[in-house]
Amino acid sequence: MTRPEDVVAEYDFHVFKEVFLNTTRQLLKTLAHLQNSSAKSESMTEIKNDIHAMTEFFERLSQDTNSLKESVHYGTEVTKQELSIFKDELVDKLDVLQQYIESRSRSIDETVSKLRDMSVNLVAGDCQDLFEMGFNASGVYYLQKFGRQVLCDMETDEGGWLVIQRRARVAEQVDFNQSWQEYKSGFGDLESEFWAGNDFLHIFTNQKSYRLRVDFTDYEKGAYWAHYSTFRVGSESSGYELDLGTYSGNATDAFSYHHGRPFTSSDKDNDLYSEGNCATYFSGAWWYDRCYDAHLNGVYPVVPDRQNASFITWWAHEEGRKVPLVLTEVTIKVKPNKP
Ligand SMILES: [Ca+2]
Repeated sequence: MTRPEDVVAEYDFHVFKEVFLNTTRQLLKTLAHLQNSSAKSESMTEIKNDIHAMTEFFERLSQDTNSLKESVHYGTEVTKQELSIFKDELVDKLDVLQQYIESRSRSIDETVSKLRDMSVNLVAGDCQDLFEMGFNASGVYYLQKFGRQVLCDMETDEGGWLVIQRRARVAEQVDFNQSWQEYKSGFGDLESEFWAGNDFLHIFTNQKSYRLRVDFTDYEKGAYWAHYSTFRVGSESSGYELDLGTYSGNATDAFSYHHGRPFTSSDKDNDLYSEGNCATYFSGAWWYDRCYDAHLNGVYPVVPDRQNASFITWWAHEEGRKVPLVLTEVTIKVKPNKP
């Protein structure tokens, strides 16, 4: 005996079965696609579209499940049991599939974002590249191109500055009276005080045309800045010769005195002071002449004193007199010139 409710239930059951079979076919196609796809961003987009389509199928399916539930409720006992078993199996399968799709979807999102980060790292050659890609927070970044971490100043003078040296009052001051080898490879800590390394400076400043900016603070007189239109460091065989462009700023042009000079450390005397080694006399390696007008790798002035010529110094002019600024904060940074 068939009651009107059974006809409705069987009809719903038939429709639902059709929908489920179609959905399953579509699903299998998508899963095969997922498994065969290589991790290329083009196919990633296709997969994402497929997953979107699948999600829509699932939504329709869950609507159908609801109507099925109602049919079960109004059907005969036998129909109820059959439908109920079928429904339970179906729900289990759908759960498994949904979890699978969701996990694939997540891993695809992760892959896409990893690929994006990788391409950013591969093409970024300096902090300006990172800045233009939207990384506008100052801090430590990894430059894949050089296989190293760098400190970027993304705020000063329109951002995009890579910091090559930093001096500051820190818990433990870094010793800048280091050997040729230490200055060659770099030392210190990006979060505290550091020297980026002469080999890096040579390679880095020869990949593009760079300008230089020095920000420094005298312990009594306050903050200054000095800008040089170009900055290039020669190879080790040239003694890391300094090549500086034109000065501008609100300080004095003390650094130009060192233009064209090779580097001198306490264990390698390349200076023009014939009676001795400037790095030994004044502590800290630098592009000494006879010996300096700017000395940014000097001793940190924990107790500042204008008579101590070993302290971090920049010579200024005041009322026709040369006076040493004694610096408690320094950052030296570079940024590419606009092509
Ligand atoms: Ca000498």
